[in-house]
Amino acid sequence: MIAWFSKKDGDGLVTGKVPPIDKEAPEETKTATFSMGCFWGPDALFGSKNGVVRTRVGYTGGSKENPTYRSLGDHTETIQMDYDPEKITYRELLEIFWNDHDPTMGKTIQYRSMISLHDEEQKRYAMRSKEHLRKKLDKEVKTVMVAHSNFYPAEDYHQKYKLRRNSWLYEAFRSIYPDIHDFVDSTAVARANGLVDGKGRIDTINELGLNEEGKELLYKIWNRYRGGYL
Ligand code: MHO
Repeated sequence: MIAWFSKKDGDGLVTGKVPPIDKEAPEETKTATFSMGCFWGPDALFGSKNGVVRTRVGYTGGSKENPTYRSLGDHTETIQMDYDPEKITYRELLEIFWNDHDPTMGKTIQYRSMISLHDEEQKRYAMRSKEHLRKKLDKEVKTVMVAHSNFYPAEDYHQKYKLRRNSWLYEAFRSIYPDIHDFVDSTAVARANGLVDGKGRIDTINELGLNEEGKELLYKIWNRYRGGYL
């Protein structure tokens, strides 16, 4: 049998070492939780930002226990991240949140605009920025503010969804992180998930544990968003 398809474990695209960016993950982080429509895009967007250490998508805001994508109950699709407050502030995260969706639109509970607040400081900044936006737009801002409660991680196939759509790169990162939890928690994976969606700084490509071939592939994908060809 011809074995042309057999190389699917992706290890031909990686250096075989822990990605440099993952060695720099700070011990102390803060957590921010936003809902802003389908969570695939925000996972890539926030994951591309310098200072965001880990991202995960899930369901929160409702009362149903153990919701799933197919049985969501009264929960909302949500992106949660751990961030390094010395590199990116909650105010900056809020700005990204407001700019990346339309919070004046009425949506179903699954896709509603919501901020889950982790502490008083977040509450202050979130309320203030919402009021600021309402004045600027002169329109009702429908974003709901709730105290952070149970966050149920979404099914594996929703985590780093954009990266999964490129099976070579996905397999490459799984060869570094065979354990799905390590994969989801990796900063390198979060950045790669951003770059495949055209987001983030391309020079980070050197910190992700990819070899020359892997970098070239990821660069080409990123560059398509700038009018390049694959
Ligand atoms: N419209 C998207 C929503 C997926 S998102 C995880 C789709 O079904 O392709 O809600």
